[in-house]
Amino acid sequence: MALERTLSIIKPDAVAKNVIGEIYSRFEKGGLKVVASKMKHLSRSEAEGFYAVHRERPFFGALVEFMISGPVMVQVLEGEGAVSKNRELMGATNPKEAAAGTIRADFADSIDANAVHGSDSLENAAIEIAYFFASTEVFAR
Ligand code: RTP
Ligand code: MG
Repeated sequence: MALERTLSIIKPDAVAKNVIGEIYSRFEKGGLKVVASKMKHLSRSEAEGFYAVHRERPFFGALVEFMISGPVMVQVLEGEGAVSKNRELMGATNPKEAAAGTIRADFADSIDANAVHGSDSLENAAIEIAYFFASTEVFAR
């Protein structure tokens, strides 16, 4: 598998629960390195732009409201097969369906407040990383 980078967000619910460190530990134990990181409170237009692919979906309004409800941690993760590895560590979108031991099974409350975001393809990872980070803010480690 190739060395990849993916965009991860710890969503407002998990930041409020004070589990940033526990989630970073899952990434590190899973073989992913944090190569960029920042805390941000997204503006409405930033959240709408980030989730623009879901604009027409019925849950779009609720998703944006949730994502701007408090600060988030945004990070770039690097590792072998990082995109799929991160999705594996995250678990299913709906925490009720997430496998035991995944981040969403352990820290998410609902399909809306589901603790983390992870890019769903290598192509989207590149777009999402560029959405939040200048190339000078991502570090080779
Ligand atoms: P994410 O983009 O946040 O990593 O989540 P995901 O790939 O697992 O799920 P996605 O289909 O991209 O949906 C984005 C977020 O929208 C909310 N959602 N609600 N009520 C619903 O049916 C529904 N479906 C999706 C979730 O919070 C999901 O994380
Ligand atoms: Mg998604």
